[in-house]
Amino acid sequence: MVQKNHPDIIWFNEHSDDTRQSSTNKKIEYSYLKELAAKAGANDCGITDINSPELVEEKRDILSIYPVTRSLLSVVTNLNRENVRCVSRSVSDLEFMTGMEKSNEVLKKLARMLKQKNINSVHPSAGFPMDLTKWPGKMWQVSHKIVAIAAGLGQLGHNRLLIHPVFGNYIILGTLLIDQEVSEYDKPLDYNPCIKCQLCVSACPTGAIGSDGSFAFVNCMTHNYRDRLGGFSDWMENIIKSKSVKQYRQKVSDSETVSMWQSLSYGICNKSSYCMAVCPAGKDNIGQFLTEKKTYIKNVVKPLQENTETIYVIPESDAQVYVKKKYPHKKLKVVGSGIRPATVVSFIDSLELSFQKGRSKGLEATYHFTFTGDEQIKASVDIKNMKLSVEYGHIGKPDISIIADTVTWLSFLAKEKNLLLALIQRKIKIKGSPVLMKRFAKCFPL
Ligand code: B12
Repeated sequence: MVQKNHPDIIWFNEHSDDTRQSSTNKKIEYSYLKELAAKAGANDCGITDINSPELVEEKRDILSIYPVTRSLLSVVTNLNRENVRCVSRSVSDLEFMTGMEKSNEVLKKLARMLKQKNINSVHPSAGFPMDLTKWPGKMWQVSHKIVAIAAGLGQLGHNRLLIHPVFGNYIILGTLLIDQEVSEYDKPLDYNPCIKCQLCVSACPTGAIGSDGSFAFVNCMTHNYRDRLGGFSDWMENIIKSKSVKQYRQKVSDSETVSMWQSLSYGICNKSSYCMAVCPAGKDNIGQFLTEKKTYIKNVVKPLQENTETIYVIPESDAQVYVKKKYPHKKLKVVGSGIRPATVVSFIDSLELSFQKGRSKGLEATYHFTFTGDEQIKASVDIKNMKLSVEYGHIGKPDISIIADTVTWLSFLAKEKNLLLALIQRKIKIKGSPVLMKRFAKCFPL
């Protein structure tokens, strides 16, 4: 029972038209918000509306963490391009760590400044922490790149990074979700600063960025994130699987052990970022590339390509084939991705992320899945011309049908259950050629 004579309730009733109360019906002045962002330390910013057409697919997730969001402020924090380009990972990592910290600080400061004007806001992280209960699904609350596009700050380049018209891709993005409307909104940039030079394709050590615009997510993540998320899970399992110190050392080198320590104690350590490092787009950067291409390749691209680092790949992946062929001087290490779908939905959603198009060469088949038990879901997977299409429901005529009990299927994916035993126990049933099943497994190694 609320106490009517509580001192704060008495105070509220006496000051109910006071400025402290919510003023959600007022609009924030556009130029005021932009000036405030600059004062807080933003290098650039853009403003968009929760109902912007570019945010249609993001809106639900945004409102799930802040239901009163009406407008979004997208904030750019510059990175020192030369640090990002440095062949030393520690120099490049320092730039990302401090850039992320600065982005979070700017947004925190802005939220505090707005609060003084009775405007409420939420600032999700630039990167980490993420909502790891959703692992290995979508763990981030707001896609900063999508918001930045809507707010007119740039467009996605071939390397999948947001390219700002002036700073290029050397930026960290942050978003402030605001509970009030703004008097005016920015519009998406009417051209793409990406010049399609494809240097990102040739510098990516795992071949994750395809010249056709494809992106092999799991190949990028397995290498780049070796010291976090799935890479950490794989490291833990290596410890558990080792029967002696000698066996552990055979799986994990001393340098890898201390690298994990560094990542855990000091923050994010990336193994690559080369797709960002070589990008010449944006008015601040383009001159260097256009005036002296040869020098640019020699000073910016070659040192990264020639670096004799270790590249982490999952077994039998396109990345394994790519590194052997394109970078024979780099050390190749076959590891686990640490990604294990926890639900059938995350298994289906993960297919596009783990697809190895090179491994699918020559395969033309439609797979129908029927999951029974805990999750009753139907899905169709079509592989043709090295392209994948995944849809819920049964679509088209299947070349093979797989009917599987949910728990058994997930245990099979986690390599805890043997497929043959599951077939004998009829927990998994296959109608069609087992060869197609084998080919399927090859296209999605984890
Ligand atoms: C997930 C993520 C990743 C993933 C996936 C990358 C990706 N292309 O989406 C991985 C681990 C591979 C990654 C790597 C890197 N990232 Co990152 N990442 C994010 C994150 C959290 C969300 C990205 C996003 O919105 N994707 C959705 C759409 C826009 O991306 P997309 O490319 O069109 O499509 C892919 C995704 O949809 C993805 N996807 C779809 N469903 C799911 C489900 C899961 C579980 C996952 C993980 C991915 C995923 O697969 C698609 C195809 O690959 C953001 C931070 C944030 N909260 O926004 C930072 C962010 C995009 N990353 C950033 C950076 C800097 C990097 C790296 C350079 C890291 C580094 N320092 O080495 C590399 C670059 C790799 C690349 N070329 O994309 C910056 C980009 C800045 C900019 N200029 O654009 C961001 C915005 C962080 C920030 N605050 O600034 N990243």
